[in-house]
Amino acid sequence: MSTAVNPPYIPFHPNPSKPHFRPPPGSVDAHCHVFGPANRFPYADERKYTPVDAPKEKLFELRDFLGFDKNVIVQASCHGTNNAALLDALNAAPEKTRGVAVIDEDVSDETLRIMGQDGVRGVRFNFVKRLVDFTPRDVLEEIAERIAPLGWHIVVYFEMADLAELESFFTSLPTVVVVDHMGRPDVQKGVEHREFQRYLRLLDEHQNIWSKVSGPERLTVSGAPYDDVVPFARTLVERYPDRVLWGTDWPHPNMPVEAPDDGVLVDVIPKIAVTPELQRKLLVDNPMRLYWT
Ligand code: 0GY
Repeated sequence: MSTAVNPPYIPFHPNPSKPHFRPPPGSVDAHCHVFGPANRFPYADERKYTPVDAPKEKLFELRDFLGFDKNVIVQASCHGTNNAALLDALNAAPEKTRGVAVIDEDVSDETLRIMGQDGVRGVRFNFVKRLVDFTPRDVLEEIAERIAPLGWHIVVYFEMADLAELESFFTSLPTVVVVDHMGRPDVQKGVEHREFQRYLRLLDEHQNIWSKVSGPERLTVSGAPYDDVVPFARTLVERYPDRVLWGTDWPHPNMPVEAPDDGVLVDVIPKIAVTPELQRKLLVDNPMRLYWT
C-alpha cells in the first residue's frame, strides 16, 4: 500500500463549534484515537486506510475545548499492533489518559507489564472486515487469557449483522467486554428490530458486557444532529446506566462524506442521558471505574 493519504480520506473537522452542553467536571472522552505523526510513528504495512495525521497535541487541545478532563485512547487499525503512538500519547499526559491496545499472541509479559505501567487497561478485538484481516478465534482466546489476570478488559468492534455469529465468542470471554459504537445497529431498522433487541438481550443476560454509546455520525442516515440515532443510545443509557461509556471517536477515521463537528457530537449527550445523574454516570463514574481504579 502506498504511504499517500488515500482519497477520499476526510480529515477531522478543522474548527469544531463550542458545545452548548457542559460536561460535568472530570468527564472522560472514552473513545478517541491518535494517528501518527507518520514521520515518527509510521502506519502499519497491513493497514486498510492511510489517515491524515492526528497527533496527541490536537487531541488534548480538543479535550480542553470541548470541556472534557480525560481521554481513553483506542489503538486504531491503521497502526496495527505497533502501539508506539498510543504509548507516546499516554506518557505525555499520564494522569489524564488511559489506553486500549491491539496486541498479538507473541507479545511478551514484559511488554504487557510496561503497557500497563503506561496506562493501558484493555485490548481491542476488531471484527470489522473492511478494517482488518481475520484473526483465528484461538489466537484471540489466548490473548484474552493473557490479559485477564492483569485486570484488563476487551473492547470489541463489529457490525450488528455479525452479532449472531460472534455472540457465543463474546460471552465466553473471561473479562469485561466493551462494545464499540453500540454494536453498529442499522438505525433504519429501529430499536424494536430483532437485531437491536438481540443486542439488548446480550447485555441483559451478561453483566460483564458494556456498551459505548458513541458513533452517531457513523450510524446516522438523517445526518447531524443525529436524531435518528438518539433512541438507540438513550435506550442503552437508561437500561444500563452503570455500563455505558461515551466518546467523540475523534479524529473520525473513514467518514464517507464529511467530518463531524465535535461540538455537535457533544450536544447529543443531553439527548441520550437526560438527567444530571445519568450524565455523571456516563461521562465520569463509569469510565473512572473501568479505567482509573
Ligand atoms: C472507530 C472507527 C473506525 C476505524 C477504526 O481501528 C480503526 O481503524 O476503529 C471505522 O472506520 O469505523 O471508531 O474506531
